[in-house]
Amino acid sequence: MKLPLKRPILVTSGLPYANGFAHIGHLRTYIPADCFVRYLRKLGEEVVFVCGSDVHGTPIVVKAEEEGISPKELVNKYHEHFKDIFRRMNVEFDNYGRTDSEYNVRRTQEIVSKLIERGFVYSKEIDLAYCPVCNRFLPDRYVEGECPYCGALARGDECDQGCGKHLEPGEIRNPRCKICGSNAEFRKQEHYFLKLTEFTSFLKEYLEGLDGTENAINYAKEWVESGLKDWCISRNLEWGVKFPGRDELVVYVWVDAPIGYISSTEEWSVKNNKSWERFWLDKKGFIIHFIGTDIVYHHCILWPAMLKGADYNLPSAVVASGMVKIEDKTFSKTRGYVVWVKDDYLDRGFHPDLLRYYLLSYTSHTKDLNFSWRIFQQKVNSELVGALGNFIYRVLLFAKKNFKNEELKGEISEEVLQEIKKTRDSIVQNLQIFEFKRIVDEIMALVDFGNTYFQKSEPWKVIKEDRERCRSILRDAIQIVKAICIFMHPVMPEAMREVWRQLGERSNLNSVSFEDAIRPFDGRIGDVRPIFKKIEDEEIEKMEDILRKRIERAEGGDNLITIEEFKKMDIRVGTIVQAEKIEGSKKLLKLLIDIGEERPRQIVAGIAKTHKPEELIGKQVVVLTNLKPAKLMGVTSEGMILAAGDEPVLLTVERRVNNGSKVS
Ligand code: B3M
Ligand code: ZN
Repeated sequence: MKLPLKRPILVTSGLPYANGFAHIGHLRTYIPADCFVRYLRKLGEEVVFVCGSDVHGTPIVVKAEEEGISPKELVNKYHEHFKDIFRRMNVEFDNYGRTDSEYNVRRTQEIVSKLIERGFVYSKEIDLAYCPVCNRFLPDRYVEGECPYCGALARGDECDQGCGKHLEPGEIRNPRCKICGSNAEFRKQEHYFLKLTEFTSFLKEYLEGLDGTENAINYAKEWVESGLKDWCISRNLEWGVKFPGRDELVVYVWVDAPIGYISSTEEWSVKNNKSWERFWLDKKGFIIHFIGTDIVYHHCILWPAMLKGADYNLPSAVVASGMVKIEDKTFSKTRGYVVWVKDDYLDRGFHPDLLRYYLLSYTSHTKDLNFSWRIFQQKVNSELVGALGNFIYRVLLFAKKNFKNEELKGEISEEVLQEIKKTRDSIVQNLQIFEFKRIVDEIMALVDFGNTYFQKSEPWKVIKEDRERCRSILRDAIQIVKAICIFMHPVMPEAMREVWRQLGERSNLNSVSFEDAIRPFDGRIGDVRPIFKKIEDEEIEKMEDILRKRIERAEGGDNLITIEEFKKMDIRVGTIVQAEKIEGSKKLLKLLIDIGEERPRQIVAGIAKTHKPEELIGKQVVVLTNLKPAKLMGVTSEGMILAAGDEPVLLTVERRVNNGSKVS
């Protein structure tokens, strides 16, 4: 994109699913988007930044069932969590909405109705995965099976382990019910389709003009070239935006989710008495979507087709970030390769700016980023403490100790001015191509220039011979500090606000523009103190240990026990001498078992559904005898009989042994 743009700019970030906690992978999109908005504002552009929680879709419903709560309760919990995370990470949206808001429900139904009226939607009967045991259709994440394209294990609507393709309902092979594991069958049901195929020529032309990152645009072009398919845009779920005219159906989540961008803008406009239409109806609006590479298809194909069909403004740029690796392994919550923003980072006292710096400076926006605690420590200690922080501290301290504020005012040398302008221009160039790492590298190059300038000028010597010369050295050095502060503010807002405070500049840094970087220093140096603190080895070792334990647990590593631990369990054979039902319970039986002690042991067992009391008398079973006694339905149980499988099948011995015989 070409700057200056001088058009109304709307920036969005992908709406996080409100079904889990924020992890570092999420921030890979949000931090660059926030940083980008801050730079645009420093360049005098008019920008609105919106996002919101994506609260529909089967991932939400499946997770709610797992947690035994309603989808509404689930999304409320995580909606608040994400708002808190964005606040603490200084990701400052102008509006953070949610896709079950009345703004989004209304806007979604308006757009879908429009697409239907304009003939872009048709209905037909399709074969849908159905579970004969659960007696229900299995949309999206309720079904798993093989991907028809690459054979990998796939979940309902995407082949996330293999080729990454979107899967239409009914496409998955050998479907199995995700709830009960049974093999699913296919049954017919009427659903609605968006005629995506009718947008092929429009999309080919649209993608030619789309700005953003190559990984998004090229990916989308390939998909259009390989041939589009109409998309099923309805689902039989309770939870979602009701499909217009068919209350027993809801709109597919990837229809109402991107419409969340529009509704969040509308919500912002209502709260601030502004116009949302300037962005979404007026073609002058410049819309930029920041997303992850895994949702390029939805943002570059489905979404523009919907907007075109409903006569809305189209996205001008799609910026797709690479994925995140943890300690060089593919990010995976199930395998433990995850770092949680709240528990592992913020609540451990790490400053948000340090992680912002890491995520922006580690690699090109479109490349995969590896998060490693050791590298995090190195970057903080060498780049932030050792270079940036050290330069700022020594300049401000020397100036404060040796000069009055008014002595530090006045013109800056041409050499320093040129260096600052060069940095400013390179930031603008790299902003246009969404290269945040290069932006940070340029600013750090200015830090190196400043450090060399200060070291080479040796003001601590010059001050003894030529105070005037020393004054001009310090004036230049302070101007470099001021420029670095303004340029680095979008990357590390809090740390640079602290530098601005120490410079004693009166204006609010948020409203300071790039041009101020070459305006001579006009501050009053305040109390000077180090900006960054070194991260000690033990802090990082603790975090590495937490991650290692998480991975071990995920790999089953931590349920390994020693032989000593096994020997602690006292397992014996016993004979059931009495068995009876427990009042008020369909599941439990009260047993008396002779394990060779002076009196039989009373044990409660959950086998009433599969075993008749009278059939159990005389049966030898295996008993864990040193389990802490527990009360079940008011009956004390002094141990546990062992059984296998879900049925359950009781463990016994291959031939009768003495009661009390030890199992080892
Ligand atoms: N909720 C999250 C994801 O797949 C999904 C994004 C919606 S953006 C409209 O990254
Ligand atoms: Zn089932």
